[in-house]
Amino acid sequence: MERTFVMAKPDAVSRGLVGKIISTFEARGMKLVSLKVMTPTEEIAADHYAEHKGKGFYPGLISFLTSGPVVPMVFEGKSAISVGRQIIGATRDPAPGSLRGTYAESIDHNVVHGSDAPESAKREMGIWFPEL
Ligand code: IDP
Repeated sequence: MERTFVMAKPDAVSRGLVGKIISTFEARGMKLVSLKVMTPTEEIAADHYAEHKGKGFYPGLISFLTSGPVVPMVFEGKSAISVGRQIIGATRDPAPGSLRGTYAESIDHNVVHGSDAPESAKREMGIWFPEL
């Protein structure tokens, strides 16, 4: 069993897509381990997206993530990280039927985040769920 970090971004919360995200993961055999609702601080957003600091889209990325409530989650399952990325869809040209392929309005308003590797899953769970 593996754990992955998943987050419904502010557009998912405002558009009422949180339930759809959770039920899609559950339908693929993923078990919800942790969940909360919070509006990210600049600090937590900067920590989460540290690898993108300095890029042209970074200021917009941080202001988007801090614009309203998000729902950070941890899911557990077999190959949870790669299955999660498949469920969510790629950053660019997400597959039809994936969450981003179905719901993303653009590359920067793309509804959901999911860890892309074991190290990032561990790092992101530490940022959003320091109490775990
Ligand atoms: P990921 O969310 O699919 O893991 P990352 O490369 O980690 O993709 O980028 C983080 C987020 O930054 C993406 O989900 C997307 O919203 C945004 N992003 C990435 N590249 C661009 C870009 O070239 N223009 C605008 N936004 C971008």
